[in-house]
Amino acid sequence: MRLRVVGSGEGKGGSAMPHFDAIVIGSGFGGLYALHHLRDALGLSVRVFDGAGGVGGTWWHNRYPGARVDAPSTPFYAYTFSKALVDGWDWPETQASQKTVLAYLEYVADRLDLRKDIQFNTWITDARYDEAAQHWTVETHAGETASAQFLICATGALFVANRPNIPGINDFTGEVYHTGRWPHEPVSFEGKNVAVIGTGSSGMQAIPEIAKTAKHLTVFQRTPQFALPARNRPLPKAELDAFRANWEDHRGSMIHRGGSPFPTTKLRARDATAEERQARYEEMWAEGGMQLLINSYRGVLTKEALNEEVSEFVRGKIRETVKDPETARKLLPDYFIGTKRMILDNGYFETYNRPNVSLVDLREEPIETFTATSIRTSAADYPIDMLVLATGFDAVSGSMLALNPKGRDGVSLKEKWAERFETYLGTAISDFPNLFMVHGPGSPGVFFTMPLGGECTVNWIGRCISHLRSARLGAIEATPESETLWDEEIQGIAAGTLYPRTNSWYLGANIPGKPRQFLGHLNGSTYFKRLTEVADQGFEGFRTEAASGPRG
Ligand code: NA7
Repeated sequence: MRLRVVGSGEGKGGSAMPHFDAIVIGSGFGGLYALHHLRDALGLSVRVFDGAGGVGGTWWHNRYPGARVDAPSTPFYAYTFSKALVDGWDWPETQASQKTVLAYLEYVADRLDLRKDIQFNTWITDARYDEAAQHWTVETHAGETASAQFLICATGALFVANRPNIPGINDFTGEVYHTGRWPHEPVSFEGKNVAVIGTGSSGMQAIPEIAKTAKHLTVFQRTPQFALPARNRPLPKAELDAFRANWEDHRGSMIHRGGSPFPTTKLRARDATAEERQARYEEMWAEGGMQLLINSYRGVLTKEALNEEVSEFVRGKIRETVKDPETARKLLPDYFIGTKRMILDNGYFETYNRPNVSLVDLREEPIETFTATSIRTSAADYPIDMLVLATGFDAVSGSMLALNPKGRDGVSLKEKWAERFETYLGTAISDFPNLFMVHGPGSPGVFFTMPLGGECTVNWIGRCISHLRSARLGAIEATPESETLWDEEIQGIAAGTLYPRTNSWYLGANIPGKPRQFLGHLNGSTYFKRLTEVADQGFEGFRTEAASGPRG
């Protein structure tokens, strides 16, 4: 590590830090692995910045009651690169809770001695590329500056909370919480009239927990959502040990299956009778998790008639579960199952059978305004003591836009992405040399098992950095042409599915004014093969520059 004093902080009364090879922003799954890989495998000097007070990223902030992994979970939702890490951690349940995932990441940080290179409680307020020096300079909220040749943005796909701009919301004088920014202090619902707005994963997880102690819980629902039973259960040691014994095979299989730990079925719906299909759906329903979606028959996410049959099967389960027919009617989803994030249910629908829970359908009675003490819809006034916003995130692109790095000629990412989220491979952006994203727009990101996807992406970034170093190059950057082709590829894959036919955050539809574009690569196994090919072909689609000075 060379000690180079960075200028811009000095004039503002801030202090300058040493120059690093790489700065990583974020210490969630992606950022922690980036630190480990770049520091311990490649020998680079690395500094991580995180605005939170500890490691965990999304798992640090999303600590609302009931928060759990909403994908096929343990032991798969974890790092897989180190047998020692796999062996050293016992997952207690099949669907890990937020507390467990956070404790796991703390365990990883300790085992790999990561904390010494992470600066917590530090928000990055500016990041600028210096074309002459071929490096990035970042500024913290405290006015410190630091520079590095490479900027790794592990800023999180679900980080910027979506706070809806509902008339009068700031006039409400009761307690207000957002699931994505839950306080560290305990929150009591005891004896309170609570309103929850939002019924995505966070709302569906929080609602059964809040209902246990609230005096009354009113759920304000805009779009009824599908959910499959999580069937969470204690994870027997023998099962965990079986995974450990074959962990390399599991890792390889997950990469080949697009991130899924489970094989997908080869069965075709047209080969079965209607009765056989219903029996198969029942079987998959009983297994729980994502099985109904991925394992009943091939093509649930691409074939409209099959999807409609599976959707209707799940609607039937909602009707069976919810006793009041009027409430059940309001809860019936009317989109293609799986095309909004598939939710795993731990008692959400049963919660509506409690006497202290009621549902307001915002399509039938939209919110007109908040008052100091209530939510007023077109039909009624609902007095509340507490508001819980489970309204999601400006997903995938939001955290990068919040960082808003400035690339060549000082052009900001907000300008560059004003109309379209242009990236190459979901990790690089033209005019932003030496900047890499983990889980950026155009990557498999949220469609892949994220810890593993992050590992594979960071390994590739490491390979790219090693290539630059060995070839004595100073900068690498995606070309605009490769971004255009990449966008066409991403949109082409999505167009072959039912996803684009549903308004979802996958398309940016949840944020008013956000460009509409499918935000993820739907075929993770092809994607990671492609990354390897790009590297094998000398980083095809990128352009490079010779180093402007000696590199340490
Ligand atoms: P989601 O899945 O984006 O869900 C947000 C919910 O909030 C959803 O039901 C939205 O309805 C609702 N919403 C958003 N804005 C409003 C307004 N203005 N009025 C009423 N309702 C609104 O976020 P989550 O936090 O639940 O989950 C995000 C991911 O985190 C999840 O997929 C997991 O991967 C973990 P909509 O459906 O948009 O009509």
